[in-house]
Amino acid sequence: ASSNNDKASQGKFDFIPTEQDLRDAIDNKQLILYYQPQINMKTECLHGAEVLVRWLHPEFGLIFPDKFIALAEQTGLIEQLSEEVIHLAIKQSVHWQKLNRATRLSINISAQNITSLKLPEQLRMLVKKYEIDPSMIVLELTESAVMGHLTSSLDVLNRLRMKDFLLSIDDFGTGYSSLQQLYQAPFNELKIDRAFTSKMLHDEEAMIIVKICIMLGKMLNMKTLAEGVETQVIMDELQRLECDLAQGYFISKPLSFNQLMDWLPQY
Ligand code: G
Ligand code: G
Ligand code: MN
Repeated sequence: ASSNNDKASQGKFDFIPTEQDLRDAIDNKQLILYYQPQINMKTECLHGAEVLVRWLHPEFGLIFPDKFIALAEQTGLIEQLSEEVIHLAIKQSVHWQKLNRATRLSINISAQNITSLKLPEQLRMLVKKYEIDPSMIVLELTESAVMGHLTSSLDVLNRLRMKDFLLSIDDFGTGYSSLQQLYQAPFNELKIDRAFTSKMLHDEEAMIIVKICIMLGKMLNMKTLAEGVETQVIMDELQRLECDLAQGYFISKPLSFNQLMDWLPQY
């Protein structure tokens, strides 16, 4: 990910974490969750929120995922990291349910998380333990994470669907999935990459890709979610094109838990 408003608040030090730093951060509960709201285009009501992990470092402050997700993936720590993120998200979800503010949460999942049956098993145990509805959890997988090894991931994806978790395909349009692969994979939602959404009003190619994504979503019975919606005019155009859901700075930037609580009443 590139620009982000609150990145300015990052320390002036260029902190480059090591594997051990990240391991300690997970063990010492330094990972926290931010939430970016997603709204329904028709009703303009809150639909859910994407969970975005941050590392609250005691010395360096708030550290963004572009500084540590790749490290986690290279070192295998992604398994523990995802486990922690999922656990935090589910606990949060219980809390909201109690406040009568049940909100669907979308969680980012890496390619390695779906190479074994650990993830479906962990999720099954957590929803049982905390008594939450699995259809309140959406797992976001990038196109390249899934389609590279579709035969091996299909088993995991199908199990997740059978347990009623929802699946979303992230950054759609940037990878190389074939129509046949897309047809076989049991996704509920297709997220149109912000590279297309942001340019669609000035760039014919981007506009055509957005239209194709919306049409594909309809034909394959998936909801379409446009990411990176930054302006009212883009929002209006996506509404006209009958895109189902939207996420982006125009609606809200990613928020801390307290910020989200303050933001919620307007929706
Ligand atoms: O807003 P932000 O800078 O947080 O997000 C940057 C990218 O980091 C997102 O596009 C997302 O793909 C990735 N990311 C954020 N949180 C997680 C997470 O919990 N797990 C994984 N695997 N990726 C994440
Ligand atoms: O798809 P991914 O998981 O990469 O998306 C999350 C990332 O997109 C995060 O880094 C988030 O801060 C960023 N983001 C969210 N909304 C917008 C937006 O409207 N514009 C831009 N440029 N980035 C956004
Ligand atoms: Mn995502």
